[in-house]
Amino acid sequence: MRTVALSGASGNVGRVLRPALLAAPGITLRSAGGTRPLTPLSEDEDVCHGDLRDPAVVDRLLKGVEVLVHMAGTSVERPLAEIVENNLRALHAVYEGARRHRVRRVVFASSNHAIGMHSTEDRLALNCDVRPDGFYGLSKAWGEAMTRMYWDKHGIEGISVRIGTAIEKPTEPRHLSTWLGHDDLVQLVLRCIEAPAAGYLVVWGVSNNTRSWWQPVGCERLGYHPVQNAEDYAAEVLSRPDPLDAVGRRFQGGSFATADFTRPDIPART
Ligand code: 15L
Repeated sequence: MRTVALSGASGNVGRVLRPALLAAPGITLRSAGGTRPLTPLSEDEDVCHGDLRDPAVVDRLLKGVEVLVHMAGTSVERPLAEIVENNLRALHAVYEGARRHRVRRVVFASSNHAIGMHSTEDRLALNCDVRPDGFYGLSKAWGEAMTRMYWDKHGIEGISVRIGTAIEKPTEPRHLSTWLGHDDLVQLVLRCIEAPAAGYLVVWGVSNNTRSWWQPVGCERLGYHPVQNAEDYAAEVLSRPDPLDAVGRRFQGGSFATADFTRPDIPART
């Protein structure tokens, strides 16, 4: 059995992963919520909570842990000060804890918003330029770099998963390119946990979407083979109005790119 810690267990992605990891053979799960206590889903689940900037909270989370699936943090665009606390300082505290507790691997929830200012006409490889679409995306670029640094300097394996849109089913045209279905999400995270050796990797957290902007997904070598495809929902999605404005349709980050966008020289795509 390997002990896996899941931070952000009460968030949108954590809520999907938690029961799946608990049910997975060979895994003992410790789940961490934010400020509110979690009720264990079964007697096999260890739970904890608290502010991850506090080393004592991190120690409680990481003692005896082999793999940390780090899903905690602010997951939307917010003022810089909040992002710095939750996504930069907390990640640093978690990584220092990973050193103290000799955690073998961290699966880091990065985001497509680290590259969200690429055009929707671009098709991206994993070595594309980092082009954050806001402070949230910027924090994910920093987190990817931190994940790399702790592998390079301290030998903590790291997988930065650039998660697309992890929801039950696509609801708007952008999702036809960005969707990560729940079955694929679970498969991907399990492969990230179980892979015999990872070193440092960046991968796209995306399903096998016909209209994907991100191929190959980069984790085929981990054994991840996405089976869901947003195209199955295309007719339904395209029958409804697109909620994005012209700027949001122009950039891969969608509404995150629109937020506080002030360039008059870039014509919007209608
Ligand atoms: C993310 O990184 C966000 O956490 C999520 O709320 C979605 O906006 C998603 O990206 C997306 O791009 O659809």
